[in-house]
Amino acid sequence: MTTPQAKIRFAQRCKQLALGLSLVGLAWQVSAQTQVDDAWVRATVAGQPSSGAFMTLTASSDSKLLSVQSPVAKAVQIHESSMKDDVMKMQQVESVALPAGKAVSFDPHGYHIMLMDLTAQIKEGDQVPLTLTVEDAKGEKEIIQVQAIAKALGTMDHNKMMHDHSKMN
Ligand SMILES: [Cu+2]
Repeated sequence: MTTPQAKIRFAQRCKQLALGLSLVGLAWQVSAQTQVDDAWVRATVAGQPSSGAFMTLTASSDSKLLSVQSPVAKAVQIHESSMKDDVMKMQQVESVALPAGKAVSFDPHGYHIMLMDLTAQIKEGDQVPLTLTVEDAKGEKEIIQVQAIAKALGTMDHNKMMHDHSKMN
């Protein structure tokens, strides 16, 4: 049994510990903070099964993007596009490294977030909620809520966009 006094002493010790940690340096305080810029989703035409989400992520400490979720898609994968023998290919990756301070862009040319099995059409101007899970080097997870704006850029679907460079904007 802990007496109320013991509890107070414990709380004080916690405070001192927290103070001590904060004095260790700013690095600890700002760990696991990732900035999200220019998040957007490609609007779809009716019946289109998938789309892509794009953005720029800048982590304050070495981190990695682990996963993305969205209510508009039954499955969300992180993909990487690459040229192999002159053919554009994309494959799922487990995570994407976010080196400290470096802006990592998710765009049609490289990494992108693929929204699969869409639950409804994504119309231009829609706000598409995305939930990003980022993990820092210490294994601390950060959950980031993003509202990505749907833009209708061109009429080609995600697959064509991925496989035909000449039509990319
Ligand atoms: Cu893809």
